[in-house]
Amino acid sequence: MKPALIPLRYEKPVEADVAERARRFYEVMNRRRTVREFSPEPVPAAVIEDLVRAASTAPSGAHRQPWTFVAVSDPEIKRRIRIAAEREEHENYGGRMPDEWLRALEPLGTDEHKPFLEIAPWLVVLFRQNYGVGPDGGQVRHYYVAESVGIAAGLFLTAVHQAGLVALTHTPSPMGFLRKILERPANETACLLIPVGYPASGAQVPDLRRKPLDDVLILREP
Ligand code: IYR
Repeated sequence: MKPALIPLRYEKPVEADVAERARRFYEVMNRRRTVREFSPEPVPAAVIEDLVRAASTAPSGAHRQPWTFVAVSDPEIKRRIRIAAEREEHENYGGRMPDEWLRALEPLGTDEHKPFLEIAPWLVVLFRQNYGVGPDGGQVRHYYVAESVGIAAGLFLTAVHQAGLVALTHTPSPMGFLRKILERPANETACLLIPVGYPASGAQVPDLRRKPLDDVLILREP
């Protein structure tokens, strides 16, 4: 069966503008940093809604959009998440992570304490839907779930940055407790916990450098 097609909504920029736009956007994105020191200043729910609208424009396998974002500002729930996450991280830093892993984290300065889980005004938890549930309760197959959810996460982080807010891509490990605390169904697995808000005044970040282009791009031109 042929799908119903509609015209692409697309405005072609003049060619001279394309390079300029690409450069400008790179410069914007190159100022994005992962932040671990948040201000408690509130962010309206309507802002989070638009950030998730933007994230949910991500392409996905068979357009199944296999993600659920759960956004938490309730201090009671944030507290429960912090307690559960710190319990796991206590094990991680106290012997569960091998030395090689601990050494890899040294430049980030992370430890088992996660105060940002209560300080940031929003905790956005991204769940992957391993399969969907149809209107009749039957299972719906999802495709390329990890890739689709990864792209949606990237768009979410881009939207946060573009809005003038900051985020942390936090991966408490293991994070099974999030499905329980947030009462999500059996087809969903938490994959990222993203505190979102304003940076604390005077917030600092590690002095990390990004790989030079030569290390990440191979051009094969004629
Ligand atoms: N989950 C731990 C450890 C950790 C792991 C990676 I990979 C990081 O990039 C950062 C931290 C924690 O959150 O501290």
